[in-house]
Amino acid sequence: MRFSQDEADSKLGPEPTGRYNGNSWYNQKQETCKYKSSLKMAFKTLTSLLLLPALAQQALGHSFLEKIWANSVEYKAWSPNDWQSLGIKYPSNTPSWYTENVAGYPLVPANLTTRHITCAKNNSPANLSAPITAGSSLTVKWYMAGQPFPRSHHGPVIDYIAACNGPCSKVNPLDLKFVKIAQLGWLSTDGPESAGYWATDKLIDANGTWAIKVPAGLKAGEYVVRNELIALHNAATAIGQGPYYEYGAEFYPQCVSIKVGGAGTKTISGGVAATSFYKGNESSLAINIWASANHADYIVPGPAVWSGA
Ligand SMILES: [Cu+2]
Repeated sequence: MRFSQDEADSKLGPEPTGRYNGNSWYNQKQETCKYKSSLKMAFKTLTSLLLLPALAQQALGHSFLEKIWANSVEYKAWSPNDWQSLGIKYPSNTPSWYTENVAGYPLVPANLTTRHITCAKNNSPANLSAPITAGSSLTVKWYMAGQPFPRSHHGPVIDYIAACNGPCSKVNPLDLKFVKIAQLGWLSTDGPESAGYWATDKLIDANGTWAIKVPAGLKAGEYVVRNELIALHNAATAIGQGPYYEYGAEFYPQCVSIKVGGAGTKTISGGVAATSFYKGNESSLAINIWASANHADYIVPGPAVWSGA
């Protein structure tokens, strides 16, 4: 089921001015990344000559899910790149949510109150909810254009879950009330770059894979698992700015629908919509990670981890 932009936006009010306007929304985001502009310009010129803009976006992009495993079943995740460049339609047999974040481009603080933050740009629910046993792990793999995730994009990895209260295929993404079930931020000073070793480094070193434990004893039903990478390489630009600034941390949410069976009794309580997770100017999101390899005082942003996780 696809929710139209108008339908979803009517619940939120208008987008921040100038943030999401077709391709310019992405072009703006691209400036926040660490690619050398000369190389980017050369590549842009070359590819525009060749009339291959979709390929250029992929090569300069970031990441999204490639594969998903639940109860030992492997699923191919949704690729917005294949959709844009090859015209491949969204399939009925993946629990991976539909998105339009071509080239894996991120969201920035200015997008944090919009519908996009729930599960990436123009998200809408998967048709399938993957069967999974409560207490076991849902494993996802991030991979795009030859890499799991850009190495420079250090930051936390966070897992959330929300009940669909019915089939997830019919849920309005803005109605999902998420609780945080796991979080990992800075890990050690012994990193590949001067910022130290972060959860995203761990994910990259595991070839993009990340295991998300579905809470033990969770009541049978359908749920959305939201796995999010936050990149802090440019987060210092938000220092001293107000909330929802147009630059700063980069947010990469991806969602997977699951179906829990069994006789569990635990129900999710106290969840909040993804649009209220972050402001972008918290000390954990407006931070210069390059100032030191030691971030032992780092606190992962967003709500506290749920007591039932
Ligand atoms: Cu980036």
